[in-house]
Amino acid sequence: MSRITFAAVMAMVLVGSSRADARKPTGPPTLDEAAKFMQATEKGLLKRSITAERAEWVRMTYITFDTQAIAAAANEDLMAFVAKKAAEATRYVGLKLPYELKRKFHLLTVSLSMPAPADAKKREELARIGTTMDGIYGKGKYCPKRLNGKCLTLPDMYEIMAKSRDYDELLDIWKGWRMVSVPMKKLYVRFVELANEGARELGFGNLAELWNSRYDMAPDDFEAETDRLWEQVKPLYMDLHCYARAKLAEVYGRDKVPLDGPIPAHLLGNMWAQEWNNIFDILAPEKATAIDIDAALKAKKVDEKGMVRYAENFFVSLGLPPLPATFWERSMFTQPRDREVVCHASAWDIDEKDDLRIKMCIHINGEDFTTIHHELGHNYYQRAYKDLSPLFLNSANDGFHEAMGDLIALSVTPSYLKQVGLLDETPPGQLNALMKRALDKVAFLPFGLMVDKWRWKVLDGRIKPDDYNRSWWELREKYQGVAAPIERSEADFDPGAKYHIPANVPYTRYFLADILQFQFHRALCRQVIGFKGPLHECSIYGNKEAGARILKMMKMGLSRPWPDALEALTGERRMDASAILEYFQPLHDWLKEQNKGRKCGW
Ligand code: X8Z
Ligand code: ZN
Repeated sequence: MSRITFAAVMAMVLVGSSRADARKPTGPPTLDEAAKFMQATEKGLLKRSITAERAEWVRMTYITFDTQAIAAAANEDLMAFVAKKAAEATRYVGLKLPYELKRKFHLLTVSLSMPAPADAKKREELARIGTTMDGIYGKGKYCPKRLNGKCLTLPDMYEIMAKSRDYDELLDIWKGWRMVSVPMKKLYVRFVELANEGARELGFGNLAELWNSRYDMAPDDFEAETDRLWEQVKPLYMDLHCYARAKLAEVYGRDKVPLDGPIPAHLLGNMWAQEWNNIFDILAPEKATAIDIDAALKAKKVDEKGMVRYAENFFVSLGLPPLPATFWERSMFTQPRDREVVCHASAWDIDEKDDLRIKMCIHINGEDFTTIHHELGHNYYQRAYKDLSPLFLNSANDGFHEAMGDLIALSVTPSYLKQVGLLDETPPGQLNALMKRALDKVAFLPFGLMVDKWRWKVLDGRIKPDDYNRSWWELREKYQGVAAPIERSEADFDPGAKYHIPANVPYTRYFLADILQFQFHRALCRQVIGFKGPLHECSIYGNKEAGARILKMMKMGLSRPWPDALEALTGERRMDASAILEYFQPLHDWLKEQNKGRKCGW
């Protein structure tokens, strides 16, 4: 699958003027030489990745001029190494290689989400732009006049978006946060040019093509796969949207929420309207109170670390080992008061072996309880594949990594919460629990898809810088049915207000994870546990067989194509949204009933 072109060969020529050239192999390449080359490359790659990770950790937990410079330099070194080795690897094109070795040559070319051009100056510029954009996001604040000099950080604003039901206050915060991304626009335009140049030197048409070459199929086929999955789930989303819009119109008025148009993006309880669980109170189907994890955690006086202990305990109940002592010593669990950090949650494996950590600004609420499970899913995946060779140290595809912790969180059911003592009673009725979950998982689907629909078009040149913001809102409306609540222009850069754009993290992974986690859940519940009831009532808590099945797949890392990994866990070889549909079927039936007589869509 590796795609080496003339550009990559030229890059090899350009970088190939060092003293080491004298020792460069001559004559036709041999298998033995290719294997040795790959072994040395993986060793060098691992060493540089660890150095870069460590620098990144320090930067993200302490954003300063210096830590940004140190992290950029380490990343630059890593990018230079990959570019050089990928170029040298062209020597082995055409050689008949054993499967694993062939796979590694391909993985080398797609290993970086931000590949740099061979030109040292451009590489330095790209690395600097990367940390600068991420730094702007991390340090971003909004200082409303009414607060007389007091500024709000993103976690502060996140909280207001979740709790406030005041149209104008929500609008003010929504607008305020989007001022942070305005200065990113220029940087992003340059970022696209440079990263695309890096991707072209590796033999890809552009960076999107590189990203989409990581799925064991042609990039175009992968894009078609995402469309196929979206078409499967769209009817469910449309009914949720229709119902939510009608309820929001009751609260804010039809003049603010027209019943035939998109929903204003600031009314859904989330800064990006990506998950809607925070407006559950407006949308609850049943009067009976829903499970309130926020209240349970507070009532039981569970603190931030205590929340992480609950999640760890879940993994341990599946037969997996507890987290190492260093996890507790080195993780960042709360937002430091005295320095700037990137609060966006992440999971780390600094030495690719045992140095597992999470970085979060935990708040004691149900949403963060779920996110903690998400992050530990990354850590347990990392630990499972740690003995593989460096280029296989990853999940089967990036959606698998994102799905693992979410899979566990699907088993955080009312009866599980009762079992671990967080709830005294499980509330009756199933619709509330399903609705709460749908506002997280179903609402997210079109957002999970559109972020990269936008980026793919930006990266392949179909969207030009003059159209960045307009096209972003076009896609937001097309897929999500949400609209900017006020006029936007090209002076704004609203994509940059979402972490993964400045941080350059591909986003389709979350869309895939949203589908995959239900496929995993269904397989474990039906095949391993033999659970016959509705899927949303099944919990794999305490089931060692389920744990063994999960571990078997995680241990494969990236060594095999993802359909093999999917098969190891589910017996299926295709991504399939029928599991998420089955899970929400009772709610979907109810929504259809509610929407009778309503005109859905926008
Ligand atoms: O970024 C994340 C995780 C870290 S990988 C917290 N998520 C996406 C987001 O926040 O936008 C998880 C769900 C989607
Ligand atoms: Zn994640």
